[in-house]
Amino acid sequence: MISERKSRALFARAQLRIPGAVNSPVRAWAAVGGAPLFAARATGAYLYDADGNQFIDYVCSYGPAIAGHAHPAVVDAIAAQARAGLGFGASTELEVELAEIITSAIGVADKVRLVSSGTEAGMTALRIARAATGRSCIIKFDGCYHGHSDSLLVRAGSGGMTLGLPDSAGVPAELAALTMVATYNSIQSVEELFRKNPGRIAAIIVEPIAANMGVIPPEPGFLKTLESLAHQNGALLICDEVITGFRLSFGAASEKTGLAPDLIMLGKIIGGGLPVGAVAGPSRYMDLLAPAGPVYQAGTLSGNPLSVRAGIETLKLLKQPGVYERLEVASARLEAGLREALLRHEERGCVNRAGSLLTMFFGPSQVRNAEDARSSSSSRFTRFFHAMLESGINIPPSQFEALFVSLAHSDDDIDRTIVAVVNALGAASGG
Ligand code: KE4
Repeated sequence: MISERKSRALFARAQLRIPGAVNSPVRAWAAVGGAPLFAARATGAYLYDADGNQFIDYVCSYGPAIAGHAHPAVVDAIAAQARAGLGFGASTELEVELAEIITSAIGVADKVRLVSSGTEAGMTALRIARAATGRSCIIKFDGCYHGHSDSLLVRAGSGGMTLGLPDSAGVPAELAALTMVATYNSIQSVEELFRKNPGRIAAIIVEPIAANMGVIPPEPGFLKTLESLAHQNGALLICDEVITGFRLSFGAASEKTGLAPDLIMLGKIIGGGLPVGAVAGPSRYMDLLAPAGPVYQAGTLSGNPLSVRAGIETLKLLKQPGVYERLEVASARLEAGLREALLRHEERGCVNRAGSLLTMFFGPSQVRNAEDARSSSSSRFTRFFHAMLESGINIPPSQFEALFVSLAHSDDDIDRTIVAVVNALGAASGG
């Protein structure tokens, strides 16, 4: 039994001064129960909690730690930048450098606007699309998560799905009505919305690989048909690459599939673990943003030098030869281990993977959309989660999140994880 005394005490203390004791709902472990661990430090593939327990970490800060936690090159760069100043309320050469790196890596991106979170990226992308088309409605997919801005908290994935709050309180019905919900991997559901709402839809917003209802890859042709449908109906296609941007390759996952989105959201990896978000796209849309155009958007800490410096350093690491091949080999080994463990325990379930993003679903033999994901057994996932923790493996505390593999996960880490999965499946099945 791992010691959790300090985490429990911190959780109780936090309850007094922080809503739900957390600053982001998924960290409260509401879906899996128990005393959520409080992190103390992390390095490479390992996270250490307040009680000193060491875990092989597959949360990886939900994506940014692709080079491993506290990579020395990133930490040194942040430290050096901090000594030069934490922020100025003025632009810096660093922002230009990061914009040049991103636009050279993403074909459709002439320009980039940096913000401080994926949520801000989503808000900004929607506002550009509504301004560009003069239309108010958007199409999103059940189970996809694009941050917590009002228009996007409709049938939202991630924490919304985990807590059973996909449609948040406090979002005016009049506003929520402008957000139409389709089914991931169902072109027919999108066609129907366009048919019923001619001339009203400004954009389709989609995760090119869904990772907030667990990992669900797009089926062949799905994304390309979305792009055609959007353009045939005078709407934009927004690809939310807050997770997938620079995760599967050095650039946008959507472009890897031959897509040419009208706007791309980015975040997480491009900030190297510090607060960041971005919208990128062609000048005809990006120049709508103030002060170039009439779409107002702003941020005190947008492009802040620490996040930008950490992002530049992380992208330098990812640009090195063989990086994505290494991630692919490690992730494929983990996927094979998970699949083998399911078979060995004759456990009903499946494993979805896209690059270094994986989810093991308990129950369904395939998961193609949110409904399939919701049919998973939360009780078996909960037992599995806690058994993995006991074995020193930290995975996201929700069936509706992704495991993130980093460059720091060694062969031995992967092997130890697979052994833990085999043991944990025994616990999950109540065996
Ligand atoms: P933030 O506002 O949390 O920086 O980004 C929102 C966001 C937008 N788009 C996608 C595809 C995302 O996955 C996210 C945020 N990801 C979740 C994890 N699945 C954040 C974890 C949390 O809410 O604490």
